[in-house]
Amino acid sequence: MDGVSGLTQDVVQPEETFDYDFTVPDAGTYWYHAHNRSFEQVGRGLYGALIVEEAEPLDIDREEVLILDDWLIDPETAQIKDDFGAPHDLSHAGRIGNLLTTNGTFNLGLSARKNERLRLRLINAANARNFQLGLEGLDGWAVALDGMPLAAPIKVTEPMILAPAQRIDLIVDVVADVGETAHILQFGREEAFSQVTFEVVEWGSKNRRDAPLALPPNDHRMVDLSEATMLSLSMEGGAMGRMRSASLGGELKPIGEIVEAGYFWSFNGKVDGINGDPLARLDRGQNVRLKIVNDTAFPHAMHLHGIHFHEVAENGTLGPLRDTTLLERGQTREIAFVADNPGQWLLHCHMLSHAASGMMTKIVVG
Ligand SMILES: [Cu+2]
Repeated sequence: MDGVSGLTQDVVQPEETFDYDFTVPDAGTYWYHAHNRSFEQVGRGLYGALIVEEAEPLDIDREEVLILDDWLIDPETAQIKDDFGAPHDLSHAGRIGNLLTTNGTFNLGLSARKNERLRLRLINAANARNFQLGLEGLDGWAVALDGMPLAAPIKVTEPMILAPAQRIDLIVDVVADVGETAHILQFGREEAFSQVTFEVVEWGSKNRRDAPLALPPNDHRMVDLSEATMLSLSMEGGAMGRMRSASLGGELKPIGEIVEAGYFWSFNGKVDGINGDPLARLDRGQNVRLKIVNDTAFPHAMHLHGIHFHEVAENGTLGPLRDTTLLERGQTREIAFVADNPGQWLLHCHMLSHAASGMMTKIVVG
């Protein structure tokens, strides 16, 4: 039920239907989207939020699901530019839009009450943009990343980077006064813009609540690094990259032929994507440590289907559970996980133009 056409199911043809039928073991903020020609279908808005609630309600006044996106609009026609798959997007930073929206609206306006406590579920549905977010007039704590609860809430003091496909759950208290506006800010190159506006229209409660508690943890088996199988993934290619050749269909080909075939990036020297050999075949329950090397001039948001992983810090400590990790240009990151979910799981860049042009592989679990 993972919805990956060409791997776990056929595409759903026009006028056809397909029933997705699955249980949801983990509470959290998820989303769903087309996985066929994603760079165009997601770019045109074929996605939605999938929210799994906790068994017990939280101590909040209300929640808002906020889906962030950017759209590439032709300024002459005000229509979505239809140059999906443009070689420049494929080979550079991906398709970056020029109209930033929340739930499809530019500068979404909501109302709020002073001292009100909100849960905000932020989802980045953009093709390639890394949102860089801040709070103004809101006191906030991160309580979950990519759907998975943090062990303890983390006070928001610095800009939060939300890469494509990533989610962050915030608990925020409205601290702006009645008559003022609070904001979720998006930091541009030089200045900050309001991404979402909260107009404080009246008092909620007279007093603020105590700091929030952690969300109840989801069931999760802890990875054992001492038992872990080491895997590695080298990401190459793109503009200003060093890729001179790559393997396509089992044959090593010079860069000219690779580009001719529509590929600009390689994983471990291959561009075969889901049709090629898997990165690894794992036994169910196997502990894995995967080193990802971003040997390119662009950031990439690496997303693993089916399994949450930890980012491993250089000193070997495990970071919070995630399903998408952002690698800046030239960065190396280790992730670790227990392969406890059987299936064929894509591992790909969630900058969708990159996934379409070589940045895709799969992991097969027992
Ligand atoms: Cu990428």
